[in-house]
Amino acid sequence: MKLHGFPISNYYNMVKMVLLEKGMDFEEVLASPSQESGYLAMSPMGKVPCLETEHGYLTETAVIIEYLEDLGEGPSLFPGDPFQRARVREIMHYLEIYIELPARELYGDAFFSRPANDELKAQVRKKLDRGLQALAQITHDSTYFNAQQLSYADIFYYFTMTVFARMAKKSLAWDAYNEVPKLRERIERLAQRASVQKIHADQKAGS
Ligand SMILES: N[C@@H](CCC(=O)N[C@@H](CS)C(=O)NCC(=O)O)C(=O)O
Repeated sequence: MKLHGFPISNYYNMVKMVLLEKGMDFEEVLASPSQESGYLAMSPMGKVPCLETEHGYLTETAVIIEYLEDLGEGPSLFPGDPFQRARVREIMHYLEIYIELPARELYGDAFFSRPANDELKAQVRKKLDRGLQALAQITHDSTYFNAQQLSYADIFYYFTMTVFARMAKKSLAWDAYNEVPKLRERIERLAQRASVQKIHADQKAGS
C-alpha cells in the first residue's frame, strides 16, 4: 500500500501511526493537497491523506483507518465490546468536528502569516470551549487514554490536540497544555510510543 500525503499533516500522521502500530508494510509518497485533475482522480476532494491499495484509492482518515482495521493485520485498535467501539468512534468524530475543524479556522493565523481578526478568534475560542467540554464529558470515565490499551481514540487525540494546542498558544494566547484537564499527561504518555517518535523524526528529516 502507498500512503500519499506529507509529514506535517496531522491527518496523514494518524493513518501513518496506525500502519506503524499494526506493523503493516507501506510506502510513503509525498503529495500536497491539490485541485489538479491527476490528484483529484486519486483523492476526489483534493485532500491529504489518500491511501493507494491494490483495489483502488481511499480517502478520509477515519474511513482509511477502518479499512486498515478490517484487513485484520496486527493488533486491533478497537475494543471488543460494541458499545465501547462506538464510544471510540464517537471520540474520533468529536475530535474532528468539534476541535479540529474550529481550530483549523485559525491555522492561517497561527502557522501561515494570515492574521485573523479578534471577532473570528473569539468565535473559534467559543466553539473550542464547547467542543472541549463535550469531549471531556465523553472521555471522563473512559478506558481510553491509558497505558494499557492503545485505541484509535488515542491516535486521533494525539494528532488533533497537539496541533490544536500549538494554534491555541500562538493565536489565542491560550496555554492549553496547562489549562485543558489531562491534556499534558495524555500527550506525554502517547509521545513515548515508538510510532510517534518515528513520525516526529520523519517530520524533522522532512521525509
Ligand atoms: N476529512 C479529511 C480531512 C483531511 C484534510 O483536511 N487534510 C488537509 C491536510 S492536513 C488537506 O488536505 N487540506 C487541503 C484542503 O482542505 O483542501 C480526512 O479525514 O482525511
